Amino acid sequence: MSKTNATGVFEQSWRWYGPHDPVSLEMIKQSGASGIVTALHHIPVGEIWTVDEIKKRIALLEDSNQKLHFPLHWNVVESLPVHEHIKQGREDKVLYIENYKKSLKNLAECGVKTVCYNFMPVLDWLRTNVRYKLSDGSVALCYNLIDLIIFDLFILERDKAEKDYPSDKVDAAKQRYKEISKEELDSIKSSLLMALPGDQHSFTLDKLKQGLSDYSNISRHRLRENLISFLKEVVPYAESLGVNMAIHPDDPPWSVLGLPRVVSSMEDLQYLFNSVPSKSNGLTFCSGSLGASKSNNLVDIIEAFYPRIHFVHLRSVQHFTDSIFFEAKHLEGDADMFSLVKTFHDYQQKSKRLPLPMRPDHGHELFDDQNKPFYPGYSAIGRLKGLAELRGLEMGIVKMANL
Ligand code: CS2
Ligand code: MN
Repeated sequence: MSKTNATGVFEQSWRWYGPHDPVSLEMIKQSGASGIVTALHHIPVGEIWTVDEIKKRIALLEDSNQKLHFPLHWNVVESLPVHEHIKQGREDKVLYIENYKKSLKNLAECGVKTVCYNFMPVLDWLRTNVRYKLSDGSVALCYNLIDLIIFDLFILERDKAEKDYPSDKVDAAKQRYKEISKEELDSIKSSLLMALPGDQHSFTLDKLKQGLSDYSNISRHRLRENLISFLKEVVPYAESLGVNMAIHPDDPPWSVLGLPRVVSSMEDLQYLFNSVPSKSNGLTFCSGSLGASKSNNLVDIIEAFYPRIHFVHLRSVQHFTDSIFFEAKHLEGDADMFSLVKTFHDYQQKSKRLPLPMRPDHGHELFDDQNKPFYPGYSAIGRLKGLAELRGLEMGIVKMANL
């Protein structure tokens, strides 16, 4: 399954949530993507991904390729999730690490050899409004620290939460809370309790509180050492299988709701890769996640870790203020997308590596997508537009380089 027919900088890819995804494989074939990024979301976290289940997913792609000849292939697993007990360093992590390794072996046997995952405790990406209306009428994801504090203090009512925020932001949150409408509060709550990618069920406040409590004694240092311990167990085995692990950065790239996060910066990544030097200990370069922190220089990160970047998410966020950002259009916002693609191009020219799997990460809800049941950030037209723009940008850079 790991053949690539891409010729440029990237193997253009599309995240497909599986047979229940409102975006069908037949639609994806019209996008220009040839790589399918998918996962077996129906298998509970920590259980083994069997060869049978992996082959069932591959068979769906092959059936579709028969019906409408176009070589879609499963190029990246996004994601093979890491069980919370591994992140917490509990005793039974040994079983879950063994199951993780068995899943990697089965994936490798089926030819799927790039595996994205993350080490964010409890949650994945977090936004305070997943239906933020932009001035042109499109709908985007938005993160507003003031609204997060309102949720933390007045909805979650987390003990001593105030100490985690600057006093001026706490004051602003208390003032906004006095005037906020019930609809806005409900929107903040539902956005922050949104289901994990690929899950069917949203969080409840109780489930979130339990998750936070599980990490009450786990410091940033301890979480990072649990990650290194996991990688020391898994990476040598992945390498023996020819599998590249590709950790996805924290989103947003800082602690949220008192939870530690350890994959947020150049320093975090340097520590990770120094601790487990194998190239199979790799990175999903996500320009939106890393780019949400103004202290991250995205070009520097590509240059520092290019040989370890096995998967690329391209998207951009736009900061309103230091504590409010929203998803921008793929060629706009704070990320200098031209420089990012140009840097990948130049490094690929020097290294002669095969095109890297790249997908448009997130996408605005545009046109009649706004009335359809997409997982937030995973619309059809918005991602199609993003992929088209990124393909055009890549072509322009490649053609200019060959003049
Ligand atoms: C994705 C992440 O939607 C997104 O922002 O990039 O959810 C990513 O799939 C996971 O963090 C990777 O495990
Ligand atoms: Mn991403």
